[in-house]
Amino acid sequence: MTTPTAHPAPQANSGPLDIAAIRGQFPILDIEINGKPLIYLDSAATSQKPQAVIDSLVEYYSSFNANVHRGVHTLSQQATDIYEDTRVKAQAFINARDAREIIYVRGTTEAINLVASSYGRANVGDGDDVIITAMEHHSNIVPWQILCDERGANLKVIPMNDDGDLLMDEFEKLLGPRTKFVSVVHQANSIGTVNPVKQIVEMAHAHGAVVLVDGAQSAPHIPVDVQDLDCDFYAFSGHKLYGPTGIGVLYGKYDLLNAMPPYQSGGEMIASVTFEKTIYADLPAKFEAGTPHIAGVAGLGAAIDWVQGVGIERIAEHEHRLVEYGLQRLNEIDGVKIIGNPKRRAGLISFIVDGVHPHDVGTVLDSQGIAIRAGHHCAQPVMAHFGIPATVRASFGVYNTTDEIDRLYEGVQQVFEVFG
Ligand code: C6P
Repeated sequence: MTTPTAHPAPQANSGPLDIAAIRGQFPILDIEINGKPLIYLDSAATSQKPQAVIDSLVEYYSSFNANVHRGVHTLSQQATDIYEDTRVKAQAFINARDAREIIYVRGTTEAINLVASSYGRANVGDGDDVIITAMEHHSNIVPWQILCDERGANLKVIPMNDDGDLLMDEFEKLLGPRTKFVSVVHQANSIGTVNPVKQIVEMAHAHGAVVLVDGAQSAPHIPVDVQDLDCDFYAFSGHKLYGPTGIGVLYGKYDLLNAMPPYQSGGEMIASVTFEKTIYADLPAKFEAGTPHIAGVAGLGAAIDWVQGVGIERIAEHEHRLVEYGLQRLNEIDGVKIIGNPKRRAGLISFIVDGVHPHDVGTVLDSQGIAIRAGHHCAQPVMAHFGIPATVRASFGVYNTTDEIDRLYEGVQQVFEVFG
């Protein structure tokens, strides 16, 4: 019987990373943009994909494509094995207690919508409080606004200072008997702050509130242990973790998920259906209505294997060096202002260039093959806090090098030449 190819560790899981060898596994890094070698500094938007992940998609469609949990035939069983094996990989990756606590979703956005809609509607009522932070991505603001509007609840915001650190004393003041839910970003996509989520969870739990951690940016960059954090929900997207788009994970504590009503309904999420009554399936199927993104799950499994093979601690160390080096180089340029100076930062640097709109900076950098994101990064309240419309954001992945940061430095110098 054919079995899926294992995705072995790309290199020994100890000692310094061989970045040249890692880069060799990302075919896209060989291309040129505008006649210049691509320098990809936009991994916070989406990471590039290693060959192992690309191969897993081809292999899935070439050798294993069938629907899951629906057929007795061999192919369907193989597809189901890939699907369920990946669930166990995801469980291990974030150290969940039980594989049934791993729900496949399209990505972080869908995970948060699921929780706001299902848990939120069942548990948040008139006059209750939902707390988020001042540095949320829109996908961790709007679902809670909709819920609060619908329920007559209040949306409260933990403020931050100009370094981009949360004011924890203010958080303590916001907590109270009406606090039902706290939803916080682990690592902010706009300024890179890594929030003290373990402490936030402890403080929220002391008031009986349930906590969701938006891990879209943390899962690819820093080790995550949901049991240690003790968060009730944790969400991440496969495409930022070197995996495919359209697949992500919602982790939830078993008892909470088990008590929650379904989010979507239809096939696969039922135990039995009559015209009079439907009995829902057990976890995790209750939250996975319809034919899922099976190929995406295969790719997510390959991505988790790949990341585990490299070692998330080593990825974090490498990216920490990149961030430190990037801060040092950008700080050398007169007219560049780095936005935020958080106590703990990971994965990215946001900055503005005196007198030049971030989009123009992005265009000049693009002409040199350097891909960065310019804009509000789906975090308009963060831009409002700093009184700016947008920033330039350089965000890193395991494949980036200090040489590329030197190219960014030169690219920014070029911006001054172009705009005088
Ligand atoms: N941030 C960025 O360029 P999705 O799109 O569902 O995979 O992830 C949404 C999301 C949620 N939370 C945070 C902290 C995020 O950074 C993102 C996605 C991308 O910063 C695209 S806007």
